[in-house]
Amino acid sequence: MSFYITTPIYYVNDIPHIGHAYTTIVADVLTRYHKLFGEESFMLTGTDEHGQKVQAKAKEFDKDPKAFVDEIVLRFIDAWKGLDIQYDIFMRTTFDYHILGVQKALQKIFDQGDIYEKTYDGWYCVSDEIFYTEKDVVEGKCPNGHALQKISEKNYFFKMSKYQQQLIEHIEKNPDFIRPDYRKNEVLGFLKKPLEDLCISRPKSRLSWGIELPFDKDYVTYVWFDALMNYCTAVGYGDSKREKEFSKRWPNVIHLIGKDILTTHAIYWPTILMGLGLSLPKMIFAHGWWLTGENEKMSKSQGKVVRPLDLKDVVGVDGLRYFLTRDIFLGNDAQFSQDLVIARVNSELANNLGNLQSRATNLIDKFFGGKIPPPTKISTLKDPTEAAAELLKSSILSFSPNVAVGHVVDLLNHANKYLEEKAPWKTAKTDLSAAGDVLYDALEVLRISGILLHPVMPTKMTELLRRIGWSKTPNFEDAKKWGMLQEGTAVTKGDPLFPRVETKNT
Ligand code: ME8
Ligand code: MG
Repeated sequence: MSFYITTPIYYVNDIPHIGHAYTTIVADVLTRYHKLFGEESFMLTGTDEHGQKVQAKAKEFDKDPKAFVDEIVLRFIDAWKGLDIQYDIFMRTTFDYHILGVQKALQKIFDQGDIYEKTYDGWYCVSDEIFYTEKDVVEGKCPNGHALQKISEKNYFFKMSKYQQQLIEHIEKNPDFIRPDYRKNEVLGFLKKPLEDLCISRPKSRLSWGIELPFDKDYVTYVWFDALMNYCTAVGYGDSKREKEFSKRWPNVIHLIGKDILTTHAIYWPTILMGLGLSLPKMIFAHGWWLTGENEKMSKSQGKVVRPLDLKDVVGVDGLRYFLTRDIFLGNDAQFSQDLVIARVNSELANNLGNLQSRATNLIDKFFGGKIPPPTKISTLKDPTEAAAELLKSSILSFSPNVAVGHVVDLLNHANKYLEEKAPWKTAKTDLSAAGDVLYDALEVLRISGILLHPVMPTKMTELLRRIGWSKTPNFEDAKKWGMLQEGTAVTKGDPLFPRVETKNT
């Protein structure tokens, strides 16, 4: 099996914010987990660079669109580097090979008679880059509360309606196609009404920043047709030299998106793929939103962005990655605030995990000269620790990273209590070998936890494992097996792995 996950490609009308960081971190964490389990894994992210929104922003800065996007893209690349994201491809819709692939797709659909011309009379929301009809308009705004532009122009339409029944059947037959379940029901509900055909062009006289239609030089492609195609062109669609790569990757694709772009992914995209004669994605997983204090979605257009790189300075890259993985159930909305981030990092990383490491390594330093003591009997922690590894794996496979991490947190809590009860700092004075057993157990829990949390906190867990004398590349097989640390191996105390973050509220 191979694992191929995508994030949305983000608009480059502004710099990356915590919402973008969230999807990208979750995709990275899932990819790293699948690698840990020994699967061949592949992650795609990138930027959506054409369209009216980006063109308008470039104009605001008095820049040529290409020069403008070239600058903003660097901000995304830098942000992902700073957050330890290991993507395989960073896709840009201005890449030549993407443009060729999109044109090839358009020509194919055109040639088979699925594209026709008519006058479009309706509304356009630049913020969503979506066409809306009269019935969608709420008090002069789009359903998401953005300003609308009235449009009356000749355009090209894709016969989306033709594929409606086929899409309904696919969704019903494949319960994992749209997840979570309630999103699937939302889409099926939407599909109860007849689908309208999809406008897939804009006249160049209105919008020039886009991919030219291969069959009419006076038009560019609608930005969503362009953007969605990136998932295919990135892995070789349209390039005869990359056919093998495409047929290997494409059937496994999983789209991780925010719930804001469910319609484009669960309706527009599958019908386009049907038109192209390509298989549908294995899964579309729509996650929820991080909300600010007033229960509002954080977004660039509202100007309320919390920059991921700012919080990174407070809790560290891995602290932020941990919070975003742990504090939200994938699919639901959750509150985001600096205080919540700090509270989570303090309670589970500084106190729980960090505390176990510093106690264990300090005591080994003090009573065993910094060398791992020999275990003399099978620990009662063996079974719950090995079980945690399996529980974590099944939670990851069911797209519940917060639950997965929770299993490790439970294990660490248990181990801290065990240490408290056994009090090796006392027993060491009367029964050194019993104290050694307890400390060996603590290190084993740390070794397995360090491997299991490595995909979430790669830098910190590498350091944790190093300190307890485990230098092997993290691998799931080693996390399933208790007792692999060798007696006599040196351990390092080090500074606190996760220093407690002090705030005015703590
Ligand atoms: O929609 N909470 O790009 P975009 C969680 N270019 N996730 C959030 C979020 C929040 N508050 N805000 C944004 C586009 N996101 C198109 C996509 S794909 C072919 C084209 C994340 O820059 C979430 O993943 O508006 C959401 O779907 C995405 O950013 C939207 O990014
Ligand atoms: Mg958006």
